[in-house]
Amino acid sequence: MPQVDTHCPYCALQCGMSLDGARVTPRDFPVNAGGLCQKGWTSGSLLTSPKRLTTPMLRVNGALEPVSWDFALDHVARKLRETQKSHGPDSVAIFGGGGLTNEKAYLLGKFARVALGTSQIDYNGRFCMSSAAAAGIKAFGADRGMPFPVTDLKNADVVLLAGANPAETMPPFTQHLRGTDLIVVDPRRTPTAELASLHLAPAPGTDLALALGILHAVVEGGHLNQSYVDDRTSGFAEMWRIAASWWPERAERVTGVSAADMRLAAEKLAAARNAYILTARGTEQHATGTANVGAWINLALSLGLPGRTGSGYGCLTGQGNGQGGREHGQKADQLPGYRKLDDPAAREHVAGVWGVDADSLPGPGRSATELLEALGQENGPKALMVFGSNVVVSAPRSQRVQDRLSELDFLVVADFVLSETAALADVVLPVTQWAEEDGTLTNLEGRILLRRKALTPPPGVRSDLDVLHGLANRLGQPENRFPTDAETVFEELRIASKGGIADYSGVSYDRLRAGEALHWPVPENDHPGTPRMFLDAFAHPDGRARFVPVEHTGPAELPDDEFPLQATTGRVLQHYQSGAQTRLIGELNDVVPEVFVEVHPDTAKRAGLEEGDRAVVRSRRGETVAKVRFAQSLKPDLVFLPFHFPGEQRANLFTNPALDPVSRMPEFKVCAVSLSTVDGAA
Ligand SMILES: Nc1nc2c(c(=O)[nH]1)N[C@H]1C(S)=C(S)[C@@H](COP(=O)(O)OP(=O)(O)OC[C@H]3O[C@@H](n4cnc5c(=O)[nH]c(N)nc54)[C@H](O)[C@@H]3O)O[C@H]1N2
Ligand SMILES: Nc1nc2c(c(=O)[nH]1)N[C@H]1C(S)=C(S)[C@@H](COP(=O)(O)OP(=O)(O)OC[C@H]3O[C@@H](n4cnc5c(=O)[nH]c(N)nc54)[C@H](O)[C@@H]3O)O[C@H]1N2
Ligand code: SF4
Ligand SMILES: [Mo]
Repeated sequence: MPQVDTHCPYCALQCGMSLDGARVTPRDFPVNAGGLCQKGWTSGSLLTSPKRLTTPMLRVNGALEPVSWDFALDHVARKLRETQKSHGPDSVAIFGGGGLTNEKAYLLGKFARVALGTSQIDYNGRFCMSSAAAAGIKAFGADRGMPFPVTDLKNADVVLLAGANPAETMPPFTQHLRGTDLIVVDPRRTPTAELASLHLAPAPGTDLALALGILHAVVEGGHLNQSYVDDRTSGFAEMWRIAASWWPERAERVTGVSAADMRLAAEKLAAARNAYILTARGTEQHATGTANVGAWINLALSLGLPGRTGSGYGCLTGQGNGQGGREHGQKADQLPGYRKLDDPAAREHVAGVWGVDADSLPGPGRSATELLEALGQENGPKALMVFGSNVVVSAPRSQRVQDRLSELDFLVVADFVLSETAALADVVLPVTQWAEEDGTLTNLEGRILLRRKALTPPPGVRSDLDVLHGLANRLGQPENRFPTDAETVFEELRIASKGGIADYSGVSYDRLRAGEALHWPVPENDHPGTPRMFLDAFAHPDGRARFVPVEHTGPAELPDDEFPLQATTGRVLQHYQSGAQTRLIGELNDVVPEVFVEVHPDTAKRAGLEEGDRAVVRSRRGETVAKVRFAQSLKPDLVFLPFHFPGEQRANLFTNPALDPVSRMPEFKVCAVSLSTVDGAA
């Protein structure tokens, strides 16, 4: 095949690259402007890796044995049918992922509701995006991570990043921040914080108080954008009733950030002609994540930033299709086009597109963490199919998740590597990788991108769409209801999304092939797309954005005598997510081959630990063994671990599964721990 222009398989930046066979070269595309990170550069190597899966496997006497595709699909369909016959439609569950293309996410939701008739489907975006999504919907009436193009950031005077470390998580993104005055809010002095003129380091889980303190300083300094508040928002007074008592000195006592720095941040933001406030997982992955994001949005609204060209609020989505993955119906409560499953009009519309009776569509099911918790339990699902997530490593309370998987009657995993979750499956289905199939993704700025097929897959693998088609047919669905061709699926998705919030109906593969920059909504075939949303009105019926009254409550678990430190978790540059892919790539894995715990040298020494020692990081829920890495810049009462590693190196053995009441997002970013040597002395 000739060289093909496509996009990186990993994060939401979706850097442009070209592929010549499996050889990657960077491409000049607006989000990356010719840059790639190490993961992007090395992404071709898994395509030709001997470690990839190329044959379906079935567990026989405890071991996975190769079988034919027909045998595997017949077996899966039979088991699913038997399970549902004995235990009802909801006894089969599906777990999807934000890395799946729009077409896969769409067909997976349709497969669950139509071919299986189960309500039990959700996906890993609950661990990632749901707090920001919930807060965005509350404030603006619609959720598009960044409602403006990434390249707009270049013209900002000031950008405040809360809980984002793009220097490691989206390196080419940082070029858009060059020349802007950067404020970084992160408990750690990250490579991103190094780029900032002002680094605010709150105690983890105290963002809400910090945002209230800065907002208070804005108002106190006379910088409230009163005309914007009057003309474009509602709810200020109710919000201010709480924020009025969060003067910076009070917020300082909770956050550890000085009142002077809060006032400085307020002054910088207020003085800027153009400014942005951006959030990511650091502020979102909390049991108060929705409220935390709400507080940052309140600050943005008080300054009059959202819905104005050159300014705004945005959330940096995470996975390759973090945005599209939450729009097309793989969520427990959702139908395509970002429609609600319990909305009668939405059900009618989508059922019409699917050619089924609206009454036959199940209602909303369990959210991700609750779904995993219910597996194998009374009234819980007895069979599970996983597409695009490695829950044994990445889900909260991961050992319990592993136990739950073993309590299932039947586990199917579709993957191209033997992830830790796939290794536990009864049937493993080897699927094609990104470069071996067509598909669309929606990047962090809501732009729909075409990822093209650049090489022929090895014999023995099939696409996820093929798998769903094969199973649907075996489950008695009409031949054409589950197409295998991505463009055909997209044509159906367009119609299903028509009239919804995320309206893709004017997007076509031809427009994407021609290189058009289409940001949703794109409601007509000749519509130019919507790079900047909310310029005239927000998406609430009255066109106004909402201030949300939010109060600081703090982390779900605080340190005490037994667990005197706080732990936070996140990412390093070389690894992606659960590491299922990047741990197989030598150039990446050799740099960070195992889990480490970043700790202040004084804290380590007090625990009897030296650089390079193995340490036990223990919480009320479990413990992780990690290699000590000294970090002089870290707060003495804070430790940091990446979550990219399996087995006893899993950070999610100790993290706190406390959930946000609105988004059901777990509190990955803060819990109380102790640190000790492996032999227990400390
Ligand atoms: N290299 C790499 N890049 C990735 C990924 C990957 O796995 N590896 N994954 C992709 C995905 S899915 C996602 S979601 C994004 C995530 O991208 P980011 O959100 O940038 O990454 P994280 O490391 O999860 O968290 C960011 C920062 O939050 C800080 N933090 C912890 N607690 C708090 C707090 O209470 N308040 C504040 N303000 N900050 C806090 C941490 O110290 C950390 O530096 O990255 C994407 N890109
Ligand atoms: N402690 C802690 N835990 C966290 C986080 C944290 O910051 N701290 N972050 C959370 C976040 S933001 C996220 S997004 C999750 C991510 O965690 P996971 O959901 O586990 O994500 P991945 O590791 O990317 O797993 C994706 C799996 O699907 C496979 N895969 C990739 N593409 C496809 C495809 O197209 N089809 C199929 N069938 N398979 C595919 C990959 O090979 C891999 O095995 O982790 C969450 N867990
Ligand atoms: S920043 Fe993200 S999209 Fe770009 S090369 Fe790295 S992993 Fe790929
Ligand atoms: Mo994520």
